[in-house]
Amino acid sequence: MRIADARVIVTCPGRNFVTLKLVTDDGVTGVGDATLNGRELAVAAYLRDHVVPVLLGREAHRIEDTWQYLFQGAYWRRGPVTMTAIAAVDTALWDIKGKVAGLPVYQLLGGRSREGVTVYGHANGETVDDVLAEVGRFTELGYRAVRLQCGVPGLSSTYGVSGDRMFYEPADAAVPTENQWSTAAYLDFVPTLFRRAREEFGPGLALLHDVHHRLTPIEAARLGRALEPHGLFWLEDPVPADLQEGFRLIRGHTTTPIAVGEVINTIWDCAGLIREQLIDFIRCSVVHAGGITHLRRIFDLAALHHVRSGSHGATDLSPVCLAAALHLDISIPNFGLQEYMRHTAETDAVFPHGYHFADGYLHPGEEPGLGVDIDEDAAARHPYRPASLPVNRLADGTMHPW
Ligand code: EZ4
Ligand code: CO
Repeated sequence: MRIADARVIVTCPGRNFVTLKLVTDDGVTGVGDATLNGRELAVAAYLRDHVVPVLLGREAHRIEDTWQYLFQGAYWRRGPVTMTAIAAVDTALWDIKGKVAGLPVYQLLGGRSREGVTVYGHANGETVDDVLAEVGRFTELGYRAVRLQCGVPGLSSTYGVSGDRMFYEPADAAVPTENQWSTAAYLDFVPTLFRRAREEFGPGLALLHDVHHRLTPIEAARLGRALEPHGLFWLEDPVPADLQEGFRLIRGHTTTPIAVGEVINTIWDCAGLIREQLIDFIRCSVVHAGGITHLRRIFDLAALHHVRSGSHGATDLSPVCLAAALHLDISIPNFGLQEYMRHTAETDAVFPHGYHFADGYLHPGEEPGLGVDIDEDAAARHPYRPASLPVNRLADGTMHPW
């Protein structure tokens, strides 16, 4: 069974998505997400110009060999563009293998290790009262875990706070929007948000927070300590993860669990964090970390070191990526928590899927393969629109991580 066709589909049903669709010579199709927010066309070109030509005619069942061929064969290793392109191929090949076997992909990964995939929702708002009202709404929907992001008094905007309650889309302009940041204002404010949340919702609900790479290690240590009384499930991306040894400093000061990984693309970029047990959750995604094959390798290393999974699942990861994540989540021994930011109805219409939410869990469904597809006619009705992620500056104009 050989790969006979490979189509790179760029569509914008409210936001941009890149999808690879492979077709075998006997007509089996498979899909893979190739979306890299704000850099979509770089991956589309990488796939069209460098990957599709070497895929045509290859044996579709050789998933591992194809992964190695694309990774080693490029000579230039790692990086988000390369790893996203490889992920798309890998995901599509798992989809094909599942369809041919007549089994959902999770069965090929060893079968179920749990009954459902626990997900967290996103409560956000300008004020603490707004955020707490949103938390209440998520608990009513059955969520067992909620991420809280709140406007910071004195700052005109901050990461994770959206106009729309259910949907959050940070890539809001062709030329990056400029946000403003103050670490002092943020650190003064955040503990109040979680004190009030714990007072209102009691000890049972898992509370999470995303710092979005904005602190230094010692600042993160201070925040982690301040949040200890409120028992967070995890504190996400407290610092940029480029300096892996920086996490030793955080770890030495606080027991607040740490989650990292959404911008990490390979096992070599997080091996130190995992081996030294500097983090508690590894948040790499199928789409940005080399597909099911490579993410499973990362999760396996993590399992040896008491690190659990926490796959990134923002709306810029398409329903194809979410479906693939669910097959891994339901099968691995060290599942932690899955991020779930709902896609809009427009996006869901382009990506028909079998996964569904019930009682705080997502379920991957029982369709052979991944249980997700792209409707190419619907996709064609939503042409690409340039969109970038924001940038962030301090009051004096200094660039700061967004
Ligand atoms: O900012 O996916 O945890 N989720 C996140 C996301 C990221 C976006 C970037 O494209 O941090 O909202
Ligand atoms: Co994040």
